[in-house]
Amino acid sequence: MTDDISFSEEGGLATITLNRPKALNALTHDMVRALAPKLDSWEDDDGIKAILIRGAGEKAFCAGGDVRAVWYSMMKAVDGGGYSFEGPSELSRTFFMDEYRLNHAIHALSKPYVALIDGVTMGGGVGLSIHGSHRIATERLMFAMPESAIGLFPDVGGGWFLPRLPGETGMYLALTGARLGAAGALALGVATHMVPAGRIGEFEAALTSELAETTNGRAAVNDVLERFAETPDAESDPVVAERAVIDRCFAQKSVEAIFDALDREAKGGSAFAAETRDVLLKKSPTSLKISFAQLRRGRDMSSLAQVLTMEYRMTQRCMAGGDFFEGIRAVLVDKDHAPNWSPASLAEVSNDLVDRYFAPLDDTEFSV
Ligand code: QUE
Repeated sequence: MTDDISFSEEGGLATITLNRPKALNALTHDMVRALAPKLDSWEDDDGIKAILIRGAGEKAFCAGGDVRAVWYSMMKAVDGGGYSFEGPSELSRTFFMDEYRLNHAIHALSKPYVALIDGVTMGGGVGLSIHGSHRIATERLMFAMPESAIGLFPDVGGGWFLPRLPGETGMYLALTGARLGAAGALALGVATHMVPAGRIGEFEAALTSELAETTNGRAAVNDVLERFAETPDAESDPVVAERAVIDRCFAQKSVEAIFDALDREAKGGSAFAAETRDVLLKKSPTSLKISFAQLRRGRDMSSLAQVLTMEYRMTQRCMAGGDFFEGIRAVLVDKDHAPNWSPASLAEVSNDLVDRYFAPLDDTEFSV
């Protein structure tokens, strides 16, 4: 077993602590494998009335999946420095499968699942929170789906929850990797409540004592939240202030058309549109196009399992070569933040290339 995640049970509340604070609690395969069976047993245990998940330290809930470990598992160090791609690995096949199964298990829980999204909450950390019943933001929340910066796409069910956010805000978050604070997260429904970081300890204690005295876990959680939840000023978030521009630009039929729409709005005087276009220009062109297709396809799907099947196929195509290697190298290994994307332009990312990310796999498909 691993020390990177710990579990406790007290008075009807089961608590999960992600315990890799130096790595912003990034989710390893071992953590996924330790957590999944706990959820199964708590779901069947009448003594457990609610589940709470939090991150150790003050910086992060969870910065994502441990994609750095996945990257190293597929690379070989080269004499004289650098790395060469060796091919998909056991970890590149099983990590995403087990992580997505966990995301689905959270979605399927009948009991309240309370995620304290206090600090950095990105990618895999979003997967550990968004599928549960309660997401409690603090003023330290930094929420993002930043995968277009690493040659990936907004996975862990991004194809499910992003197209279901208001207007085109999900497409905006997916392509740009834009960050949300507590106000923006609440306005979009990414967070369900806001509790100040300074009152989280008190909140957990109140939850433990209320749950010890009730059979109705959901009512107890909602009762305690009514006492602790506060309302931030929603207008302070750009995603709220710029909603009309976001909806006009990101409703387009293609990534190229989104760029054209942003250019038009920029020429019309929108500084936000100009900044957004400049942000998108730095992202992997392949990531932009496969993420666009993922959200449009996911919008019309009827279950999270169907979406995760699509996303698992996409991960395995990303692991077969391409921008994921360069993205992880540039952001998490060499940290030069200067990726050399290939193809380097949207025009070179053909519809045929995009479609290949969605084709059924020859080997094991995702299953819940
Ligand atoms: C995009 C991502 C991730 C990211 C940065 C991106 C991601 C992830 C991490 C991360 C951050 C800090 C760590 C760590 C990993 O960063 O998924 O181990 O200490 O896990 O731009 O998708």
